[in-house]
Amino acid sequence: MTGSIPRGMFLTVEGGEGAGKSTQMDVIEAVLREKGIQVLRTREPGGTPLAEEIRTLLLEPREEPVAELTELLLVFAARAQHLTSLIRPALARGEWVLSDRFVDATLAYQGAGRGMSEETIATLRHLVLDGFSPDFTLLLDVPAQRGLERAAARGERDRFEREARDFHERVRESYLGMARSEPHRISVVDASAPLVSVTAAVRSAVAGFVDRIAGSA
Ligand code: T5A
Repeated sequence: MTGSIPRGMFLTVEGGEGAGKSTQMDVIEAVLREKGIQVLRTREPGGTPLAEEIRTLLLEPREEPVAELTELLLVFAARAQHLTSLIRPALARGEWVLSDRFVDATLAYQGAGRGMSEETIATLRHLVLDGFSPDFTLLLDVPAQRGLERAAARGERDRFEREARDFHERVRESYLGMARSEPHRISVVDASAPLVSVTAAVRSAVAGFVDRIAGSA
């Protein structure tokens, strides 16, 4: 890492189902590597053995209806473990961390999707995150139906992918609203475009972030 690049940055990738997050995580890692930055890749829900077990509980389709509050508490339980065991120690060592989803997903899925109150989410967010937030977020925006078709083409659908289309439309609108509120943190890329165009836009957004923070360091 060059001297002017700050240590310990936290980057996240967000978007609806099938937006191409996993695909673009590779691109982001490659851009960072070209700039001399090693990054620790992780994901939510998950990222540690215990948090990955909670991920399985959350994603597996089941006959018993999952109460909205149960789902929200499981999401934050996984995040508490992820933050404590992996994210905060890595950042404290000066490493960069790149996570496939983080708390914006909770606002989009449990907030806008499920309709849970902002106050309830804010209470848990304060308890678990205590003001912690990503330094940069890439939002891959794709119409809900297009993303769901991409995800479905891969096979078995998880519990969230089985939700109705209007659930996923609310998720998308929520993400776009966050991007309008926090334009300095959240960079939106049109992920409905052909892969080559999406990749070029992602490269440009990530390189722009690194150059900006290196310039202001
Ligand atoms: N969740 C998560 C919550 O409810 N609350 C929370 O707080 C958190 C953190 C798991 C679920 O958990 C929920 C949301 C999620 O439903 P996940 O593992 O991130 O989250 O699962 P998904 O969103 O389902 O991620 P996917 O793996 O389905 O999709 P990706 O990673 O966005 O997409 P990717 O890269 O696998 O691509 C999907 C397909 O599309 C193709 C790819 O080749 C692949 O086949 N593709 C394109 N095709 C054409 N053009 C392009 N531009 C393409 N880009 C990719």
